[in-house]
Amino acid sequence: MTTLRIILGDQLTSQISSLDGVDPQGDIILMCEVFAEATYVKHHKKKIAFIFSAMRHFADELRGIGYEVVYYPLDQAKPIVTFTQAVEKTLVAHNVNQIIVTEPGEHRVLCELQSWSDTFNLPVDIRADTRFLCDHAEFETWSAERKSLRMEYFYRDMRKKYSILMDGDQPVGGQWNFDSDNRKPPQPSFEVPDTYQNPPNEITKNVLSLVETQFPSHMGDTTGFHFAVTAAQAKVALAQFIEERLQYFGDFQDAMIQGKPWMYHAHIGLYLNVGLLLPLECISAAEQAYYRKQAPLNAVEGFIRQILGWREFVRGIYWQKMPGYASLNFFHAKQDLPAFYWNAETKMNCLHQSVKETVENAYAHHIQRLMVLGNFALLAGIDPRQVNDWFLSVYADAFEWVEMPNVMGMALFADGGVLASKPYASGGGYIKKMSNYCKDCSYKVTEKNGADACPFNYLYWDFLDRNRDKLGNNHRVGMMYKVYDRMDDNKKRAIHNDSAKFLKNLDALPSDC
Ligand code: DLZ
Ligand code: SF4
Repeated sequence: MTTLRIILGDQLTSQISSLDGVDPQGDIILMCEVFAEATYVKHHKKKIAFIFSAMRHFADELRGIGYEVVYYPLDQAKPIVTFTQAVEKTLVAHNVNQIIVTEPGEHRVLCELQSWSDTFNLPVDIRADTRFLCDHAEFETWSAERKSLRMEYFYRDMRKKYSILMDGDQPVGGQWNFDSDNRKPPQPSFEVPDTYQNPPNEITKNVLSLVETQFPSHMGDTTGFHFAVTAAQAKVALAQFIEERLQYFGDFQDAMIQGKPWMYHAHIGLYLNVGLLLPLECISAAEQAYYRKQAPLNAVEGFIRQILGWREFVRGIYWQKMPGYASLNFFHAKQDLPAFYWNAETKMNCLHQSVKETVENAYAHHIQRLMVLGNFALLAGIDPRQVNDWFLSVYADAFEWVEMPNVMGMALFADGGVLASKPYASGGGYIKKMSNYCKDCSYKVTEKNGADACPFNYLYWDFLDRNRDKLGNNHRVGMMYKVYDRMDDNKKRAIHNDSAKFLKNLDALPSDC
């Protein structure tokens, strides 16, 4: 009699709870390259390659320490389509008496796992994912005590719980949050150190060619693939960030420079989200850098807040609000996602650059995602479902538990304010301040209306006017309505006409994409 332990593609750590109590002699570990997981949204080629290569390396590591691993690589002639099929195939060959798996990061997959005890008539132990620093029950208790859920207070409790950057019961530096120091505009002359580069080995090369032949219509290509694919390599990538970029991370975390996609960010989200790195090791690496005086407090606190605060908070929201969260659409936004989100063909330079870098790298940094790509989708009234699917498929670090709250809550305000207190809407002025994109743009950021005007400028006001019934009573937006109401009728008409014309000409996704 045998226990079957299943490890999903984003659970690649020996600390995973499904391995707790494993018997190396008797148990079987199952991993599978599942066709539908790569295609139900068309994941970027580099993302699929990253996950498959990291899975293959992890399977080898487990075998190296004596475990029996059943690994199904993607069979091009006869692919395994679902996790359930992978289990079915394993059960035929092995006399299994129970299944153990760690809860997945997506509600859809959880439903699939929950159906197994009936399907296979076996006990199925779905264990908590103990990689996270706040479990479901703790988040429920925390949120039950509050009228509105705000990350800042959650974050403070997590700082205290794990005693991170604490001086007794007070925050180090006398302040919990140094975000106001973290908005410096870019200086294009910056020499930004390169991101971590890991040349593909034979295992990765095989995966790269598999992905190119098997998923030809997916975004991007595998050229220049450089991601870490083992925990040891991911640790080097983390150390390199701490050494070379963390000191500037805070000051310039919102800055965007044309041709410099990586800036001073960490680029470790993808490793953290598949288990190659663990949250506390990243947090403690940054905290130690502060105590060694290698990086200033605003940088270290900002980095730690992303992992200890924001990451855990959005996960809590995701599981608390699913499955209903996926279909929220506060503004009733219906516009189709424009084709330029896939091919970068737009005269709006900020969007062109952000999509181009996304296609090349399966990465864009948080302000490109939030204030360029997300802001445009918000102002243009793009259907949240389509925006979600796009973000989930194109970024190597995107898994639904983290992607959906960021897109639905933060970027689109489609949840009506569960996550954020106001929409992150802005005109072209913000992008001009925080980037050098505008100087190479066909549009003029200083013009508010007319054929040459930056579309963000009139779309911003049109968005507010269109959604007055939803936002009019939001005191954080109230000031902007006062500004709009003081505009004369000609100006308001020009805003409306420019927006209508622009939105009418936004082409939808071609049907073959
Ligand atoms: C995202 C993804 C992809 C592209 N491929 C696989 C796969 O082939 N096998 C697998 O076990 N997991 C894969 N994943 C990750 C799963 O989709 C992931 O477990 C869920 O999205 C839950 O986070
Ligand atoms: Fe973007 Fe407007 Fe600047 Fe062009 S002018 S880059 S569209 S913000």
